[in-house]
Amino acid sequence: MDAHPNTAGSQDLDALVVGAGFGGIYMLHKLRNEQNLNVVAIDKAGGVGGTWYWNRYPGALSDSEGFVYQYSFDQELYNDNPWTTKFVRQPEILAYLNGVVDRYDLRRSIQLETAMTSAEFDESTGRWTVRTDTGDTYTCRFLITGLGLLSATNLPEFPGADRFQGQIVHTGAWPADLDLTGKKVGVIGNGSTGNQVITATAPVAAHLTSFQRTPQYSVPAGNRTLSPEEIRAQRENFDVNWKQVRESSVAMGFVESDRPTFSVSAEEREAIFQRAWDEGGGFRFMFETFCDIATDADANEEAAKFIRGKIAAIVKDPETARNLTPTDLYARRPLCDSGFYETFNRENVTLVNVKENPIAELTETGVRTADGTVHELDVLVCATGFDAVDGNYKRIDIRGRDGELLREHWADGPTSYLGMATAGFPNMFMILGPNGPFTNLPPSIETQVEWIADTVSDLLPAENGWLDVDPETEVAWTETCAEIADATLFPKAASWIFGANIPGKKRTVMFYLGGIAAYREILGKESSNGYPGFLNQSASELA
Ligand code: FAD
Ligand code: NA7
Repeated sequence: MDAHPNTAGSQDLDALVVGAGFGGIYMLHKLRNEQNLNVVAIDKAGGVGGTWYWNRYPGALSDSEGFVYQYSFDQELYNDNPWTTKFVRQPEILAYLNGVVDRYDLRRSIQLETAMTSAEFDESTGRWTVRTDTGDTYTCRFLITGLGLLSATNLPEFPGADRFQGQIVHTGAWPADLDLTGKKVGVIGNGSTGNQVITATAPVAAHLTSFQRTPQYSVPAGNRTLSPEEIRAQRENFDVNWKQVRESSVAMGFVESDRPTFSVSAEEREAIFQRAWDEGGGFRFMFETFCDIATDADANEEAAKFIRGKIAAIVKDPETARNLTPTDLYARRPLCDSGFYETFNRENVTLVNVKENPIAELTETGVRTADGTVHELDVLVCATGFDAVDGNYKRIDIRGRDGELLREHWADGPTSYLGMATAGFPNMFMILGPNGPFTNLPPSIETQVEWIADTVSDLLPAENGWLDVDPETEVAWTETCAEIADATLFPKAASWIFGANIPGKKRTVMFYLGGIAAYREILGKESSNGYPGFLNQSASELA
């Protein structure tokens, strides 16, 4: 289904786009179709779609509501979207992104099964040279990376893995033909992904064993079919809805609460949480109920207590309920589910607390835990997450000015200015790079792609001109991100949002938590003021 352009050998381009997910697809469209530039996109995957190409595991579902988990740059595209449910399943998102690629005739400019392995900037020519694992070389003035922030898989090494006779799979590299029906399945991990895969697999597996290290708070997704009236309203309210999204914080399509948790009585608080529980959605529960759940420890505890009460009411076996009940802060990316806690009432589901009883090794037939039990498995699913944000960048030799390696530039943690550019790497623009906005992502992706496209357009008249971040600006942006994050509870939770999920990875700020509205304002000022945060541009030649 995916055509390959002819690219053997080397090509000289205006821009190379790396990655063909939400970000890369729109970037290619902007630069090739709207700005008429000579552009190619490459992706190491066998198809377009990024996240939604790789994550084909059972139960994969967006946790942003569908009406805002799509592009908004073309209202006709929006009106043609066939999604009919509140949250959207992976096959539908993948089909949508393939449809977008065909609609704008992008496929002929996308080279699949092609991984960027190195990139080097030549100061004398102002051009990048990019090499791939297929032996192709691209030279380009603009290198635009949309490598994905949840894309580099984290696969822990377990002793004995090579002995195991069953199949080991990571959810983020799911084999398209894997069917778990009737199998003995083990799942390591119970984050957003583990939660989905456990809930969807238990009803079809012969037996499911959940190897859980840290219990998580989860609320119902409340996924459902939308009525024709609701779908019509989404289309009719296009302008109002997207304006609201861009003027909000987390860009999830609802108005974030400005009501403090303790401004209402205990009864009213319970009723508000209950309404959110009944309506469904993790982000709604955290941000639409009260304004201080993510910032005030006492408020946070009220939300956490409510969810703990639900776990106690749902899970029948007291020991299983104890294991499933979190006691830490409710300050990771908020989860929602389609019956996660209920799944543990099933006869064919076992929970193993691997914090108390760690995985010792894999044997030929399964997983042996420290207590000596061998949990017999046909398939071991690693829902163990991602080396988030900078993971894919560190796997490539990207050299900027003076031959500096990006992974060395980021030795103390990934940094950037505006989440899109980093000092010493001129004309390299990252979509969803480190310290970009923490939101429902398509609106932030659109914001960044449009800013990058405008910046490219501003730079074009200055022959071989380039923009490079002022190192001081980068330090200041990092400090801004850290200050905003420190005013929240998120850094106190051990999650991928701060790089705390990978052994040995430095815990550091990786997102701008100031919200999409403030972010868009900053971007607007940066370009309209002639890029004051950057060096090396010829200001008079920029628009
Ligand atoms: P990706 O879709 O990750 O695409 C990056 C692409 O770059 C990949 O195809 C990869 O193959 C390619 N690539 C990487 N390195 C190289 C290389 N060296 N050479 C060539 N190609 C390379 N976000 C939300 O806002 N809401 C949600 O509900 C939501 N649900 C999610 C559920 C799951 C299971 C996961 C994993 C993520 C979810 N996300 C969600 C985040 C999601 O990643 C983004 O919403 C969005 O899809 C990111 O698009 P992207 O184009 O930036 O990156
Ligand atoms: P997460 O949220 O990082 O979750 C990974 C899970 O895997 C989590 O439960 C981890 O436990 C567990 N894990 C990781 N390594 C191990 C080892 N070695 N042993 C046992 N358990 C382990 O990744 P997801 O894919 O679920 O979600 C990432 C984002 O993608 C999500 O926020 C959505 O935006 C989509 P831990 O909690 O670290 O104890």
